[in-house]
Amino acid sequence: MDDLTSSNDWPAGRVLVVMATYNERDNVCPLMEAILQADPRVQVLVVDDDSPDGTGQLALDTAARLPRAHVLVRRGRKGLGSAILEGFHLAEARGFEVVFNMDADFSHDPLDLPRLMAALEPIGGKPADLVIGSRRVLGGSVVGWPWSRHVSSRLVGWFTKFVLRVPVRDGSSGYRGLRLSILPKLSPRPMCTGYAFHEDLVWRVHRAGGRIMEVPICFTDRTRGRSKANLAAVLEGIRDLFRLAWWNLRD
Ligand SMILES: Nc1nc2c(ncn2[C@@H]2O[C@H](COP(=O)(O)OP(=O)(O)O)[C@@H](O)[C@H]2O)c(=O)[nH]1
Ligand SMILES: [Mg+2]
Repeated sequence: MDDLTSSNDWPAGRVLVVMATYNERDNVCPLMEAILQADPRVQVLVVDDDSPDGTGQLALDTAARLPRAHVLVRRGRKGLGSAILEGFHLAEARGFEVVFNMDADFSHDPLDLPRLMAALEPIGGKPADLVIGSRRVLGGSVVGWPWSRHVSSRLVGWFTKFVLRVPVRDGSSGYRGLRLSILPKLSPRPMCTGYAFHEDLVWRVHRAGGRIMEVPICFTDRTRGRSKANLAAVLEGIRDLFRLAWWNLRD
């Protein structure tokens, strides 16, 4: 079966928010609306991996009544990173200049979008290529995580900083904005298709000489639906991080 898409008729735009979804039935529609309300400049693209709970169809129904909302339902679960990257490439093909990425579970507040966007386009200053909504800079925070998530997130943060040698404090945050002009400059090695996509992207942007900025955000753990970061996803992420470390030594 082919992928399913919403109407091919997109308004012209500069900024696209890409959201990967897998079983986000209770979050996806209110979040699409909240994003469009948060900033009149943005459009939103949901990339769903044929969620068994019907998220894709709900998103398609919402997109049918909101001209700035778009949906791609892919066949089969191809992974978080793969969904985000496909969204970035679609944005490129449609002439967008900037993409944002956020989780589809309200842990990233759509109201932070204008502040993150300002960092990508500072008036009078140098624009960033990548802006990270950061939980680990002054003013950033995490609400609602069990201690185990704090520990694993810190470990990945240290790995990114000291092993991958990317000078950022929150390389695994999934809330970020990217200037698309940097994409062709990134390493051509295949990107991580799962959760390590986030560390992979900051590593590549840094290696390509891109400018990275961190802007504080408050991350609030989801209240609806369950985390998809199960043991298999975590193990895949660890394997991918070590592969990045190997490339980091060799490239
Ligand atoms: N398209 C797609 N989205 C995914 C996949 N796995 C997770 N997601 C989405 O990725 C985002 C982050 O996942 P989440 O479960 O919130 O992970 P956590 O925040 O680390 O607990 C959410 O919007 C998920 O719906 C996948 O295989 N494909
Ligand atoms: Mg989440």
